[in-house]
Amino acid sequence: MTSTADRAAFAYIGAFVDELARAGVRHVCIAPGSRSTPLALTIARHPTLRTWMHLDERSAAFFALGMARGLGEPVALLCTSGTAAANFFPAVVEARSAGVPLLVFTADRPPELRDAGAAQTIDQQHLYGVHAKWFVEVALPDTTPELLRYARTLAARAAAVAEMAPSGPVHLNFPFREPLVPVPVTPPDDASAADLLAWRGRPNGEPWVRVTTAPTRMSDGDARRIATQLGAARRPLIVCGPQPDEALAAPLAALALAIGAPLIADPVSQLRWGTHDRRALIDRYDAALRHERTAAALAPDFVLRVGGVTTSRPLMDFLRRHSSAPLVIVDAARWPEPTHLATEVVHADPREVCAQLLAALGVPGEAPWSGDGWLDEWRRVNSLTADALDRHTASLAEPFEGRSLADVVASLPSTATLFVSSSMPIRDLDAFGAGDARRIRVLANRGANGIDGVVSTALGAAAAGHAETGPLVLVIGDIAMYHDMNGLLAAKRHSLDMTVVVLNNDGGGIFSFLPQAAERTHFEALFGTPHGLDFAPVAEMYGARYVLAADSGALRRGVAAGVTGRGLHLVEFRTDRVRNVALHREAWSAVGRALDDA
Ligand SMILES: Cc1ncc(C[n+]2csc(CCOP(=O)(O)OP(=O)(O)O)c2C)c(N)n1
Ligand SMILES: [Mg+2]
Repeated sequence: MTSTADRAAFAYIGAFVDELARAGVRHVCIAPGSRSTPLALTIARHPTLRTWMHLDERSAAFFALGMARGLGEPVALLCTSGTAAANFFPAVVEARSAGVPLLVFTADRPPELRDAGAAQTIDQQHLYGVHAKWFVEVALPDTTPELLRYARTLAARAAAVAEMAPSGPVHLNFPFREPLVPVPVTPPDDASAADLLAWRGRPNGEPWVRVTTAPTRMSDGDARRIATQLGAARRPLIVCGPQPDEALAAPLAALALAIGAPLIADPVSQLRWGTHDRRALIDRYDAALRHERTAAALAPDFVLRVGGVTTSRPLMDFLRRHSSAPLVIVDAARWPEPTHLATEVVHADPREVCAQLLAALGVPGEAPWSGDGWLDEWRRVNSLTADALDRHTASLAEPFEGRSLADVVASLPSTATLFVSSSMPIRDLDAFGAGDARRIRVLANRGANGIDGVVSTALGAAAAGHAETGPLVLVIGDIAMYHDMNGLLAAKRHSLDMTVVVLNNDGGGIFSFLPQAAERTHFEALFGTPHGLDFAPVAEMYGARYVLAADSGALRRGVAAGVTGRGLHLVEFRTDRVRNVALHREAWSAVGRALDDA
């Protein structure tokens, strides 16, 4: 005996899932549960959707986030009702803050079982609050042609909303009545041709509704006006913060060269590494701008900023200090400007903006910089800083976190993905990671800067990887590692390849750089938080190969072995939090001396 409810669930959820695939969704991360059965079974039975099972919703959500980030396309996520859905929260927050398209599906009790003591039932309406771009309380399953058309449209619309700038998470809450195991059902014999279309979808795999979007552009007048300002600037500076588009590097580099602007490349800008024209590229600003005279001398008279807020504190201080220069921010939809110093915000696609500005400047293809010395001055400072930093770190006998990032970068092959955790790993990559022409993609959870879910996000990106993105290496602190050890299971379950470098300073190293470090009595208990964990048994538990790297050479060998091998590799590198601060200060002093001498 089958009831109307289970038949309805099959046709209705079948239409929804069918349309999800037609909208281009390819991957669904699922955590187990009963209430989500109609969706879970229909997705698992679908011929093209790939199911990624996870046992823990928090890790599942971060894994989906990493996949969506890696692929630049919406990835779906499904769980049962109750606290399961609440465990998606941190990843939803990161997706919203960082602009990553996610389709979050939560199963729920039907209305009559809510607020009435039914098991595993919580209020899931707008569960993620302002962090979901769009929330829909989905209609209960039904097989009327109207509801089937609704289910098809909803899938297409949800995928489009998640992807549309600014990309982000969409939350669909699905109420289901029992029985939950769907049973195949066919259209009624008297169904009209139009009704049959609602049951079966449009012919040839066409989506029910195609959603068309286009990159936003400036008006020609605005492009001319800004190009005139850029062309007139004698000391223009372009700063690129974290952003995911690898194809932005070439046009932005061309724009920088066309106007003779130094191009400051954040480690997550997809500009620091790559085969684009690198002549305007500046990658050692973090150390250089700590030097007072240099920061004063390199005053820009016009700043164009693209991408998110940059990682480097000295760079942000430098931009604040020279705030009399006009500051133009380019971002398709966001407002990445916490200094409130911007003189103009251009809401347009950055690649389009580059093309428009280049066209308005009337620059022919290969234009060298004008040579009034401004860009050359930056290049000279950059190379002096690089030499001083590299010489200084190479001379160190003891383990140094700053150098470890340089070692990891040096050990990567010509194509690779580097995932870096907040907070010291990304800062050290910024300061010590020298750019070059290798195709190294850098990813990080920099939307909300959480140290949670980093392992899972990186594994999701590894799962989304392919020959063009190369092997994935994650660099993570010990506390961030502890936060998401659960996430390691996905590597085993899904046979993923990843090398994890754990920089183990037995606590939160970042805090030793902050004013809190002066608080002698409570610092270790409240901020340093040593835990004494050894990561070797963690590697054993999750089937990873493990090495404890004692020095720079061993670290390089460990990473090199990881990126050429299969499966999960864990390389632990131990450092001392107190020495770490002193070693960073010594490195800045070495740079200062080199810049003083020059
Ligand atoms: C979820 C979350 N909790 C707390 C913080 C605050 N926080 C920032 S860095 C940090 C310590 C990180 O320690 P570790 O991962 O070992 O990196 P290290 O600073 O030692 O390099 C903490 C607790 C955060 N960013 N995110
Ligand atoms: Mg630490």
